[in-house]
Formats: sequence, structure tokens, C-alpha cells
Amino acid sequence: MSHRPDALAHEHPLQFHACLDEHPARPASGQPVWSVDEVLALLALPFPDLIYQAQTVHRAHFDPHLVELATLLSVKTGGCPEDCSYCPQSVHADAGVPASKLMAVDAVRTAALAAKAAGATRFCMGAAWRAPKDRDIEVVAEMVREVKAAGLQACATLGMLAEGQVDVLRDAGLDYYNHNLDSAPDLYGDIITTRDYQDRLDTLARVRRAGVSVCCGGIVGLGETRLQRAGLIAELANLNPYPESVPINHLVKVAGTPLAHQPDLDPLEFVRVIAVARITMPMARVRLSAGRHDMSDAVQALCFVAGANSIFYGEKLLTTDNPEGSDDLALLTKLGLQPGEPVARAPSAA
Ligand code: SAM
Ligand code: DTB
Ligand code: SF4
Repeated sequence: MSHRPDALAHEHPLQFHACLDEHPARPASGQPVWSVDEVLALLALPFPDLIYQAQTVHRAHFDPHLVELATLLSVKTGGCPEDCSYCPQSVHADAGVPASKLMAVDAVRTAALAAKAAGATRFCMGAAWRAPKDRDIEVVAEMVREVKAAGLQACATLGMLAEGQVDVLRDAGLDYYNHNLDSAPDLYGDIITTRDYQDRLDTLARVRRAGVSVCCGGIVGLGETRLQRAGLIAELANLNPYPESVPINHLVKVAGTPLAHQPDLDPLEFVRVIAVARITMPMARVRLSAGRHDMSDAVQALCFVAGANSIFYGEKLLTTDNPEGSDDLALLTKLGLQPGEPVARAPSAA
């Protein structure tokens, strides 16, 4: 049995879903499930065929009406020593983001309760660190306990983790750890020089080994080629198993960062990336992440049709703007969608 729909089967679109593989792990051979060329072929499908495949995969695994609302909070902002060229929080940028200290646990509790009251089901805490110190981890573990006590799923993104640090967060109740691959391996060195791709893979492996769910995605619009977008998706889909949660960020061009003047990505190409993430990682939550503030309702609607089933919810991401929560709720209503926790299921045998 094939482990994926045939990327080139668009002439027979009704046949492909019979061979979906519901299991996220690689075959026993250890071979990658997706070659870059196969992902590229998906990206190049006629748009209606791609969307049809993605929507069919989506419906086979999820209630297509549910969209997860995940609220972000920057618990430690700015002053980051890394040189990620998209990021306003890097000390190498001149984006006017002041460095702040780690927030107090009480303030995080207040924000988590507000997010819960506003309808979020997941709360993600971000810190502008290269890697946290053990004493930072102890404080974030307290924050995780508060988020769980508020009745929310807890996620954190704190940079690279050392052996043992994930265990402390897991024991506090952390559900997900977010750590992105961000780009294809061959573009990475042009975007970040202060840590390498393997460092990211090592942190992801530690998270996986500790039994914490993996939230891992990337950014598009960095100036990458379509082949490099395929390279990013193939890397994510070939993680063994692939991430439970996949944030697809559209570059937010922040003045004072090296990527502030990147040419715009065609919005339909962004939709294609969402669709291909859905097809290659059928049981993952695919999150329409950074970049929604400047995205039309129509493009967001296409992203939901293409299989996105999660958004960041709340007027701020970490340092940049996100749509108002009330506008997002109105958009979901307009589209006949509901906030809720999408739970992946294996497709029923037909
Ligand atoms: N410092 C930690 C790290 O990098 O692992 C966690 C926080 S970092 C801000 C989390 C992610 O935000 C990055 O991996 C990147 O994907 C995304 N991000 C940062 N700046 C962005 C921007 N301007 N546009 C889109 N995504 C961005
Ligand atoms: C992710 O992939 N995107 C979020 C979250 N994980 C932490 C962050 C987006 C940040 C956008 C730029 C900013 O607001 O600073
Ligand atoms: Fe630091 Fe994370 Fe921003 Fe990179 S993306 S500069 S690691 S906060």
C-alpha cells in the first residue's frame, strides 16, 4: 500500500484517497516518506486538484468545521542573541523592540484566564531566548501549571532545549513544544547563522523522546524558491513521526529586520503550501500562523478549505499585530466554521 496519495493522480482525483496512510510514522525501512520532488509535484498541481486533494484528506481525518484557537503570549520579549533575519526580537535587528525580563507567573495566569474566557483552547508562551537556563525552565514550568489550571492546553517556545529541560516542562503538564525548522535546509544558512539546522533537529528529538507533542513548522515568503518550499514541507513531513502541530507562518516584514523589503509572495502560493502541508501530514493540526493580519478573508477562507484547522487568536502574535479576536470569530461564523479542538482520527476503511 502506498504511503501517500499519488501526487500526479490529479487526472483521477476520486481514486487517490483510497491509499491514504493514516499513520504518521515512516515505514519500517526508515526511508523518507516524501521526496522533495514529490512535494514539488503536489505544489505544482492544478489549483482545483490540489485543493480537492487537500480537502479530501482533511475530511478523512478531521471534522472540517472545527478551527483551533491558540493564543500567544510573549513571556520574554526582545534582546535575543540569535540572528534570525526575519525576527524583530533579534539584537541584530533594529526593529525598536526593547528587551524585557521574564514575565511574572501571576501576569501569565491572568493572561491565560483571559484567553480561556475569550474562547481559546490552547495557550502558547514564547520567549526570545537562544536557549533557556535551568532557572528559567523552573519559572516557565510554574507558568505551564497555571495555564493547565486555567483549563488550556499548554505550549511553549523557548529556543533550544538541553537534555533534561523538556522533562521538567513535561512534568509540569506541557502538552506541546514549538520549535520550527523555518526553512529548507539549503536556504537556512542565508537566514540564520548563529545555530544550524541540526541544532533544531536535536531539540525536536529531545522533545519527542520526552513524550511532549511536537509543534514544528516554518516560514514562507523569505525569498525562497518553490523548490525550497517543497524542501521545507518534505523535512517536516519526514520527521518520524511528523509533528502533531504544524504552524505555517507567512513572513511578517518588520522594518529594521534584514528581510523587511522582501517581495510579496503570491497569496495563492501560500494557500498551496497549506494544502501540501495538509496532504503530507494528514493528522497534524495545520496552523495558519503569522501573517494573517495582512491576509484577506478570501485567502484565509481558501486556507481553511485547503486544510488549515488552527489559528493564532488574539490581537498580538509575539511583537506584531494579529487580527482582532472579534474579527476572527466573525470570519469563522461567516464561513460556517466553529472554534473547537480538532481531534485527528484515522480514516474509516471504505
Ligand atoms: N526564540 C525561540 C525560537 O526561535 O525557537 C522561540 C520564539 S520565535 C519568535 C518562534 C518562531 O516565530 C520562529 O521560529 C519563526 O518561525 C516565527 N517568526 C519570528 N519572526 C517572524 C516573522 N517576522 N514573520 C513570521 N514568522 C516569524
Ligand atoms: C510560530 O510558528 N509562530 C508564532 C509562534 N510559533 C511562536 C510566532 C510568530 C511571530 C511573528 C512575529 C512577532 O510577532 O514577533
Ligand atoms: Fe531569537 Fe527566536 Fe527571534 Fe530567532 S526567532 S531571533 S531565536 S526570538
